[in-house]
Amino acid sequence: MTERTLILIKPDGVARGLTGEILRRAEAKGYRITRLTQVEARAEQLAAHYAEHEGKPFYQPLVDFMSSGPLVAAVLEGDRVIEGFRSLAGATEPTTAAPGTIRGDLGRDWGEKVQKNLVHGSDSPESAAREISIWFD
Ligand code: RTP
Ligand code: MG
Repeated sequence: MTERTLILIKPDGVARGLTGEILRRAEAKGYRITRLTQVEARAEQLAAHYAEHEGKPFYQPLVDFMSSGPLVAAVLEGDRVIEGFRSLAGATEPTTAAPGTIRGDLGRDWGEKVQKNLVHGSDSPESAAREISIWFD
């Protein structure tokens, strides 16, 4: 079934010049980019985006990291794109994410509190709809 998902290229990905490489992988798998923008996240956007993690020990470092530089937001479309992009992204922890994935091939630990893991992808149709409305009008 055709779906939409919200992806973010986090500030580490943008700062390292990996925007093109990450979008290339999504397009090469066959997904269509239907919205694309670079933004400096506003505090309210991050609070809404990460509401499920509020109160967790990594919440504040995560919000600080996501505010540390520009990020790229995109909407991808395709059959089962929500699962498909999370599969391309790989596991949360970049040091051990499987080779072949964005996080596994391009990410690692940098001795910091937060997992700088390059990308975000929505995890359900409900999250996708909610997150698209946070980052796009
Ligand atoms: P995402 O939401 O960004 O696609 O990543 P995810 O589902 O794989 O990870 P999630 O559990 O939703 O966590 C959101 C983001 O918080 C950071 N994190 N750091 N213990 C830690 O240092 C830790 N745990 C999570 C990561 O940036 C993760 O992507
Ligand atoms: Mg998540």
